[in-house]
Amino acid sequence: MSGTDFDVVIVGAGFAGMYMLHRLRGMGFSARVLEAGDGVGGTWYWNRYPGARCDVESMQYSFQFSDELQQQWNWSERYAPQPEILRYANHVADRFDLRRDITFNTRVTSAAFDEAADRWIIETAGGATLSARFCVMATGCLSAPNKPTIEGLESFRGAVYHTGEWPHEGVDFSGKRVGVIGTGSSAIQSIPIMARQAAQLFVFQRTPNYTVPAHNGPLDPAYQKAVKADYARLRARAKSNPGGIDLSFNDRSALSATPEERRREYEARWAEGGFAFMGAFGDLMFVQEANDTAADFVRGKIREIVKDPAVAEALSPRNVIGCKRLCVDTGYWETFNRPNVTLVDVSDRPIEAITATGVRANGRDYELDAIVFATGFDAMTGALLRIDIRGVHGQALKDKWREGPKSYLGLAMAGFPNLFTITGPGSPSVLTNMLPSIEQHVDWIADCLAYLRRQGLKRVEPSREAEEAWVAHARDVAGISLRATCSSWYVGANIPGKPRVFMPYIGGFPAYVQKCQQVVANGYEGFTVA
Ligand code: N01
Repeated sequence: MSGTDFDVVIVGAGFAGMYMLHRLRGMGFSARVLEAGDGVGGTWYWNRYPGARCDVESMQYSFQFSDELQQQWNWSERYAPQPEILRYANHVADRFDLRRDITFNTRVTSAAFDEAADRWIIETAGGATLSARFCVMATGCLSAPNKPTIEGLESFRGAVYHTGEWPHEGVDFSGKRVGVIGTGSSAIQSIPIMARQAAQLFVFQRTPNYTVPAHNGPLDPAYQKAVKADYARLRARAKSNPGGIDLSFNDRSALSATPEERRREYEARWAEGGFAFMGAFGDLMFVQEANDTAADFVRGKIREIVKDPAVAEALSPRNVIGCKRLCVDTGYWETFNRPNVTLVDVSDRPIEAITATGVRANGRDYELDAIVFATGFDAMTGALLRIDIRGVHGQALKDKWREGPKSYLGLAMAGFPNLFTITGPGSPSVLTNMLPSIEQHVDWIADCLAYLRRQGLKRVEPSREAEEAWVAHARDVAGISLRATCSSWYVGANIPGKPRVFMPYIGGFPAYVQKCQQVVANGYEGFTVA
């Protein structure tokens, strides 16, 4: 790393950090990216578990800031597997010559605002100190692994893994007895693959989850060509949808349809695969009885696919479908028909202990060679709060956020001048296709820094009033959706002691973008600049 003083320090070299670096460099700012891993890719660098792939289709889960890039890169499957997305991230880094401004193997431990100098002082685990006028946290929404404390874990003599920190060399489960804890997206993707390898697989399920088939397969070259020929229009259409994804939405109410019409619609969407399922009717996320019709349909599918009725019943979720993030799978329900797979229902009684030889649950000892924690992440706030971030008067972010995250637009916080978060809490982020949301934030931040430079200004910070108003608005909007009604990581329910606040902005990508544009058009409304 040459030099320690920069215009901007960016934390994280995932898609957000890489594109931020590219933009800033193009504008003549000096910038340095600090990355904990030894390579780029963020989420796709860490999550190397078997079966990891994106649940947004490849032709949409990609950058659009460079037309040459989107025209020249070819995806091989409808849903890209993790190794291919990581190759793409590396391609982006090489293509735009990003590595020379990224320092790898460097975990940021603290960032403190020096009020006298209007600069951020950033410290790393390796003992380096950097300073920058601006600091951009590109730390990801799902990047701080959640490792539940279960009594006896340290006594286990077998191997322990977390899906979000998977060994780079891979893991061979052949002939092994494996226990998986969790049934979220990571588990649902990896269980079918681990089941094919392991001698025995025990799935410890606390809450059954909904998943719909991906129907993944090779990407038809003719389809890829057609999308590329029409990319501008398709990307724009995607961005006009609440999730920033081009999916077919049916506005009709599920309750206005006859049972036969509903069945036809759900069957068609089940056959299509992926998130389009939740677009079957316009009121699925707003009206409980409408949601029940979709949930009943999926429970019917589970009963059809899973041969043992008791297992099918135990696998059947009872909560609102789409309340937790819907999973997209390849052969998940079918996996429970395998003789080497056992579902262990721990919904009534939590896992009692981990012993030297396995997991104790429901009064029984399950002998295991390996335990896989598919237990998710301290989402949205975890990666930020694991860094000691201090703003004016030495205020710690963890104190400011004691009752839940407060941010203006998920972009910046009152009391923390010149600090930006990419896809922070209070922005649509995880409820959208992440790539366009990242690009929108990066472009907004880059434009803001260009504005400050043009005006000869050194400091930007949201006002407390603007922040409070946005937090209140985000909370009010969350209340109209069924999504805020269940114990999900969206509300921090998966982390003991975490305040229950619906963290992403649910008002939709178009409304959010409009608000960000309006803030700029009104001279950075809600911000104090100096
Ligand atoms: O994590 P999760 P994830 N004892 O939090 C269980 C994205 N993603 O890594 O529901 C027993 O969803 C927990 O149980 P419960 C996507 O946005 C995307 O799977 O809290 N069980 C739950 O079943 C996703 O939503 C992709 O009762 C315990 C599971 O662990 C997000 O990342 C792929 C437990 C955690 O599920 C997170 O997904 C993967 C305990 N003590 C991830 N603690 C794609 O693009 C937790 N659990 C496809």
